[in-house]
Amino acid sequence: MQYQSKAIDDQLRVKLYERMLKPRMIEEKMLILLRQGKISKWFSGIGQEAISVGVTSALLDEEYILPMHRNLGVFTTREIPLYRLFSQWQGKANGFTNGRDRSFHFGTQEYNIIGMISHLGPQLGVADGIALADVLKKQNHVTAVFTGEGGTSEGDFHEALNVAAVWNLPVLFCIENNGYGLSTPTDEQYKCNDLADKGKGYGIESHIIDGNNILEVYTKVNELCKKMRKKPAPVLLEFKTFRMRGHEEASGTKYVPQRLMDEWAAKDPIENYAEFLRNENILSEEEEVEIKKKIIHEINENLKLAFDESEVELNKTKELNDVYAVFDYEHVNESSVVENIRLVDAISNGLRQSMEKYDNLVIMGQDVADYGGVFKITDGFVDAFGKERVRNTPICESAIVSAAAGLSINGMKAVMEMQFADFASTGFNPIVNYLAKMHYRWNEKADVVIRMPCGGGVGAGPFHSQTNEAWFTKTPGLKVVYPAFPKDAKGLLNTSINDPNPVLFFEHKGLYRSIYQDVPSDYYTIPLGKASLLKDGDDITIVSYGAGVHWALETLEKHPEISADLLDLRTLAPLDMDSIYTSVKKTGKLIILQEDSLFGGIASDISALVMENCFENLDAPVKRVASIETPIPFAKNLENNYLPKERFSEELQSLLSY
Ligand SMILES: Cc1ncc(C[n+]2csc(CCOP(=O)(O)OP(=O)(O)O)c2C)c(N)n1
Repeated sequence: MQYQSKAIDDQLRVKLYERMLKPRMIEEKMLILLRQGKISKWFSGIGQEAISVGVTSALLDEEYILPMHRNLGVFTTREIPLYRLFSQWQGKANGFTNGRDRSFHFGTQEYNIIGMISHLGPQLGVADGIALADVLKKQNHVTAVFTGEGGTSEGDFHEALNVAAVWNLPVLFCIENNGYGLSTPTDEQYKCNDLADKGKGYGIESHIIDGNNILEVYTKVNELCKKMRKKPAPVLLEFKTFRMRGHEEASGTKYVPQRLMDEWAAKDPIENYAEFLRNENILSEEEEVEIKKKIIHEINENLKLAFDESEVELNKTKELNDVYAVFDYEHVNESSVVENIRLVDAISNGLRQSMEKYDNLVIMGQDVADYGGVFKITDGFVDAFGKERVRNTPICESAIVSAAAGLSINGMKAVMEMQFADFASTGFNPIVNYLAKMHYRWNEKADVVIRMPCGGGVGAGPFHSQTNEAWFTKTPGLKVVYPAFPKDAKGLLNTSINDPNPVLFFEHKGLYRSIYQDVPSDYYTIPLGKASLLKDGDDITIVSYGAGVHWALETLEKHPEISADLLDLRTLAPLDMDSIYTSVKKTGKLIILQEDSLFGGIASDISALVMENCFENLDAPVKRVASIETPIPFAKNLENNYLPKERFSEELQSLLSY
């Protein structure tokens, strides 16, 4: 192995050695503990230390790094006290997740490290968001993000590189090509010669680096970072290295030819480097012994602390409370000056006023800039707020949801317009796994609103008409808002943007231009989780939301003889069950009208909760009315048959006469 670079002074050369040695020695200790059954899973980075250490050493402490499961060297180079890492791996409170997540699945703002989620790819887009925040704040920082070569096959890799290229984001994409993704060799993972070649396709500068040569890693990354800080642009690095142990310790390496093992064992990044330092008289044997002694002492002392720490305490209330970041709702009263406007205008109005209120709020979405979005909600926003804050995105929902998470991590607020709620499916993973779980896992807010134009009755067929709120109401950690009226929409959107938690904000396309209301012109807020009682009656409770509310209103208009409470839920998570219980206790009958197909929708849970909590108050079984169990069809008569609007009146009459 060739070690050059006279540019690095001896002190740093020794430091780099120490920095590689520490994760190696920790790992060796962990392997012993694993055999003794004292720790659970272990993903070894033995043989790959030069990459974590070299990259981290080239970055400034205030720059974010997003490591993977084999990057222990990132954590140790940032000098996280070892007992905290050991506690983390043992699921104890001195770790970073209060026992809620394992291994390296955590972030820490204190050390500017944002750990992975198991799905590997999403953090590449998160790095984009972090870097975007730096650019917008005019901070000349680099963000480094890691992936294995296996992870490059995920769509997230493509999306994140493309976004970083189009937006000139200073992200250092680090691929650790270690030969195998679990048991899959590189020739079954990708077809190009080198993964660095992919950079060209995205218009990104890329390089191949010997990942086992610490001086090459450090020097090259250091040089690139200096350049990226001056002139923001992404860089793709492919570090050639090898995974010397199994994917995780239990899975072994039987499928790896011995020849490869031997070849790479000879390239060990630490042994070779130590030999070089000795030959150059930079490191004496005594110094080496001293360094090792010091590390052993540090490991043992910290291990004792972690082993002595008691098991994480279960506090049932805290478990539930920590799913969401604390939000101190601030009520802003409605002014008396009103305008009679449509739902679409009210949303646009609220969004505009929130953009004025928060200069760190960024809107992202397809065609939202000069075009104003396909529904024209952001029409004129570029003129008012500039293209930096009103950003057209490539067609890549997953990367943009992830980037929104990154913006939030780095101190910004994000509103993403999903062009149609249907397309949330291609951004589903980061919504339900990244945004939703972040606060519970490591106490970090996800200050993101995703606007979801949704709903049927518009003859748009199976991919432009769904109302897919049930995909999200099922997921703890998300808030789901679904207004039916312009005034609610504006106030609830403002609150959603104030709320530091991830909110899916459903906007019914069929209501956008058909529903008018007097809407206060000034900024105001409406609390989440409070249903609105639209009609007050005695014989039955009708619960609905979105377009269903208007169908119920029409039905009641046609039947003035029906005395019903009509509750518009407005928010589905949190759900205002108290208002439902109060009403059901008064009327004794409940019908729930939902636009989505029946099975697994929010109506089912409301029904179950009412049965469980108000059984004795009920004079009839709870009735759910919803769309039929098919995808939503295109032709008008088929769509009418699908939607529950016409069936609702019959079901209502039938329940009344029960
Ligand atoms: C989306 C997803 N699919 C599959 C897996 C299971 N899995 C975990 S790690 C891994 C291999 C990853 O290979 P690579 O990215 O090369 O990283 P390495 O483990 O080699 O460092 C697989 C298949 C996963 N975690 N996430």
